Amino acid sequence: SSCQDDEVSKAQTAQKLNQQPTIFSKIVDKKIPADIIFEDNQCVVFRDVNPQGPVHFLVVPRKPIPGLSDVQDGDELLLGHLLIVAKKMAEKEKLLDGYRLVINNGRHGAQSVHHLHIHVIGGRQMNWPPG
Ligand code: D5M
Repeated sequence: SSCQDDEVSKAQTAQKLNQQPTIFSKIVDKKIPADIIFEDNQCVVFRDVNPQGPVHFLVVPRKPIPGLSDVQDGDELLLGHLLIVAKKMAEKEKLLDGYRLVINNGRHGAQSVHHLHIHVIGGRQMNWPPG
């Protein structure tokens, strides 16, 4: 039933929440270093250690939401803010010819760190479809 599905989904979220703090929470809390290029009261932006292009940074909310599938209606302003920061940082990184945003979610999305993050990749021609 949809009620059971809801329970399964809640259990999965709880399991993911139990994996906190993730490596990204530790970066946000300055417990481990990262190449931070911007931060404000809602998010931290740092360079990806495994860059997929000449420019590759991550926009990470301070709030430890495990993934996009865990966001709630109340996160609307935060999610909008993350996109605005992504756009402004892409300009600051001089990605004048464009760039790509990616949110990997869950197993099929190949998400590896269960703390919501937006990838911003640029500085080269992207292809479609993604792998
Ligand atoms: O990808 C998670 C991304 O996070 C992946 O591109 C590597 C990057 N990563 C992992 N650890 C670090 C640290 N410590 N600093 C910077 N970047 C990191 P996803 O598949 O979207 O979960």
